[in-house]
Amino acid sequence: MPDDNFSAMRQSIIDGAPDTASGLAQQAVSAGVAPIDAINNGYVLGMHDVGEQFARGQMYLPDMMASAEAMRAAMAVLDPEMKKLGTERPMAGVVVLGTTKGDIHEIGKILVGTLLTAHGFRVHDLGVDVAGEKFAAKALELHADIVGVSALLTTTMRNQKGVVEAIEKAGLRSSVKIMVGGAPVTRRWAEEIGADGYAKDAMSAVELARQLMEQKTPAAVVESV
Ligand code: B12
Repeated sequence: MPDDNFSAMRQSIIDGAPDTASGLAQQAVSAGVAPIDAINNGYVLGMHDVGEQFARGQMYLPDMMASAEAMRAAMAVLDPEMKKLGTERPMAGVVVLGTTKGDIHEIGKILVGTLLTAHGFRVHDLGVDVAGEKFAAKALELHADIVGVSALLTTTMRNQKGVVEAIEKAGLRSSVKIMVGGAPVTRRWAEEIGADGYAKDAMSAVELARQLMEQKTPAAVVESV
């Protein structure tokens, strides 16, 4: 796909233009472009631009919401294409996924869930603003192998620790691996809160989840980059 198509995707997010974003995604699918390339080389770059402009006070909350809407429109086209791949693979493991309490950012978490599904994991997405106890209850119910916790705010990152504690309290710590992610999250933070691994993006999250499945014994923090 020509670079200017990726640029147009990026721009559609900055402009908060859902119709353009979804039209470009459809074109990409028809042209045989890998959905993950459209996401990483186009739309996600737009999201980063939006975040930077918001931080500089050049964009406001309604603009950021419009950009999120455009991102969702693109994902609505690309998501099913990526998930199709997963149905042809053996089940790789059960993952319970969610965004921490107090945090409503979901785009990155959805992307992680989609790619895990595309690579054969069975993913149960609890949504956003999820308390630790809810993660633990669902992990128990589904006999989950992995719990994945997203946080996009420095203020809600600490709630990832609450999830680790809830899993411990439920007596699941030896059977469930915990992975954390989100823009402000680091490997060091994962270590500090006693999580098993950290990944910086959705593709690395798949690699990390595979590594955690191989371990399935208490181990040091794994980082997939
Ligand atoms: C879109 C957006 C919103 C949307 C969210 C819509 C939605 N439905 O998700 C809306 C408008 C609602 C929003 C609201 C707010 N936002 Co906001 N938002 C963003 C923005 C621009 C993009 C986030 C995004 O979708 N990125 C694209 C995805 C693909 O990337 P990602 O989320 O990082 O996910 C990837 C990785 O992190 C990783 N990953 C993510 N989760 C997980 C989980 C696991 C287990 C693993 C392994 C990996 C992993 O893989 C993902 C895919 O590659 C960011 C800026 C930024 N650059 O992050 C600000 C940003 C996160 N928001 C910010 C702020 C301040 C807010 C508000 C407080 C604003 C306000 N004044 O009200 C509110 C908070 C609301 C709340 N309580 O949660 C700040 C946070 C600052 C901070 N350090 O805490 C940021 C950084 C903007 C900024 N530069 O100031 N926001």
